[in-house]
Amino acid sequence: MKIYLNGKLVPKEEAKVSVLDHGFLYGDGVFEGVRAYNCVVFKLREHIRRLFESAHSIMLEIPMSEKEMISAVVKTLKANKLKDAYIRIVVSRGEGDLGLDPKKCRGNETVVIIADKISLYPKEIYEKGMAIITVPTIRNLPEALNPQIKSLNYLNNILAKIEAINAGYQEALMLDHLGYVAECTGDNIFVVKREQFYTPPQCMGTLRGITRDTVLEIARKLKIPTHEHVLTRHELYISEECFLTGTAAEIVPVVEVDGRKIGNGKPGKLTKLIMKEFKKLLRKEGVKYTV
Ligand code: PXG
Repeated sequence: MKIYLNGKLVPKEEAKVSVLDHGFLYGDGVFEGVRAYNCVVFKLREHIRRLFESAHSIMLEIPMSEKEMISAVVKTLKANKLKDAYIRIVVSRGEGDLGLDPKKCRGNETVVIIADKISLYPKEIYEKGMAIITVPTIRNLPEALNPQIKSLNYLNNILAKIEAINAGYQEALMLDHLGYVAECTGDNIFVVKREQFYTPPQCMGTLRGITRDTVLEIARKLKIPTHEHVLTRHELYISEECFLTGTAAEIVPVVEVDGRKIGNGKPGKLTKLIMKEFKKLLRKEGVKYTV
């Protein structure tokens, strides 16, 4: 396995970063998770754009252009001869001293690209659906650490994941500070009511997911009305269908929320339709390469 590290492709064993890297010391950095399907990196340009936006927001200068980052991703996939992959791009503030001041790291930014395979959940989850539970930890306040920034500081989500797992569930439903539905630990959430789609707006403590945007696009093409609207837990409980969207998890039907059965307790009709249409798009929209 070859890892991209600061401009070079090196064997995994040699892909090492400093213990004084502020990504390690403070979670100071940004990342993206991307997938490639049959030699097409799905929505790579959109992921790279979001990476640069996250970096801009935390005043982290990525030492290359968006175009160069796209080439680096493709180079990593080719070096590993991967047609299908999960790609993790990480840019950290780099090596500095033991203080917080990121200025001390200037010019030392670390760029890492890892291309590997993952499947997040067993196949059965996609066929039978998942049960989720609301957890006590709320999503970060946008005024504190905006969830739009895909930062290396994922403790907020990890704490929620721990709470869900401790309760015997695989995924956590996170609320915002007002008690409205925000998102899950690595996925956005949708509900279906009267053949219409509802998902929380991006300003309410949710990441503007690229899979979320893709589902909204597909729905509009299929003439399914979509609403980016605040949602309460009650609206989830009485929904006809529910599903999660994310690059790693893709589209996961949800059949139970906080012990309440959703619809008839099976993946819904429109959820299955969106899963099918999403699959069709994957090999079409993105950056193509050869191995
Ligand atoms: N919300 C959050 C908080 C995320 O981290 C999404 C939504 C979905 O966004 P995209 O653009 O991928 O549709 C994410 C995705 C995982 C994992 O293991 C997920 C993410 C990052 C790292 C790991 O599920 N981000």
